[in-house]
Amino acid sequence: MYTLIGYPRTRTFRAMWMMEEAGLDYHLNPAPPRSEPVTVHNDLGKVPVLIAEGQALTDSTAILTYLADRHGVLTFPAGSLERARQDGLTHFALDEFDARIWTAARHTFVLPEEMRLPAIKDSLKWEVATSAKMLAARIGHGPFLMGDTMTIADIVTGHCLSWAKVAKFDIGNRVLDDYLDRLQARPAYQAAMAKGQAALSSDAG
Ligand SMILES: N[C@@H](CCC(=O)N[C@@H](CS)C(=O)NCC(=O)O)C(=O)O
Repeated sequence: MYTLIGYPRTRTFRAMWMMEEAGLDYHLNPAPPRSEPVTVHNDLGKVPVLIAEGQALTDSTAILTYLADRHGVLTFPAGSLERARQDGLTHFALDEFDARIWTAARHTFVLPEEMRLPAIKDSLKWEVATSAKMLAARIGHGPFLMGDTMTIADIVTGHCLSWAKVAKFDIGNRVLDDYLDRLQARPAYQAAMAKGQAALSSDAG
């Protein structure tokens, strides 16, 4: 049984989705970033944090990689060429989408107001749109980034694309829309959404 700490409408969702895909049992503590249940494990106050075998693991990609390797799901084996390609695709999503959307968020509501540079968002949106075209070319017919096999690269990428939409980045692209629709229709994605919603409702109640 794992404990996952983090507000579900954050990168915590990646770990929830992963555990639903893998059929793993977990308890979700929907703590917001920088709250005490988070800082006690991660001095940066960032979520998600996964408690595994009594140890606190940080960073969503590290958590996904750990779960994938530990349970032999959603990954090619470490040391294989496929794994190197899979990792390259994960880092593509982190560099080209995650970093830019996060920078836009920081300059919208995370940084102290006097440190925000709203003008930065125009260039970030332009860069994301450029990267979206490259990603669409890489996906081709899919259905996944690695062809017929779903991997954690799809979880990171799918989460970034849905985050981009919420953050009003224009990725308007038929291939990417179809790819995201396929991922969001998955029972595991839906189950993670429902679990997040239930945790927020019971937290509010
Ligand atoms: N690379 C980290 C980033 C974690 C992160 O920045 N999480 C955000 C929420 S999505 C957070 O907790 N931010 C709080 C802060 O930056 O103070 C990961 O993938 O887990």
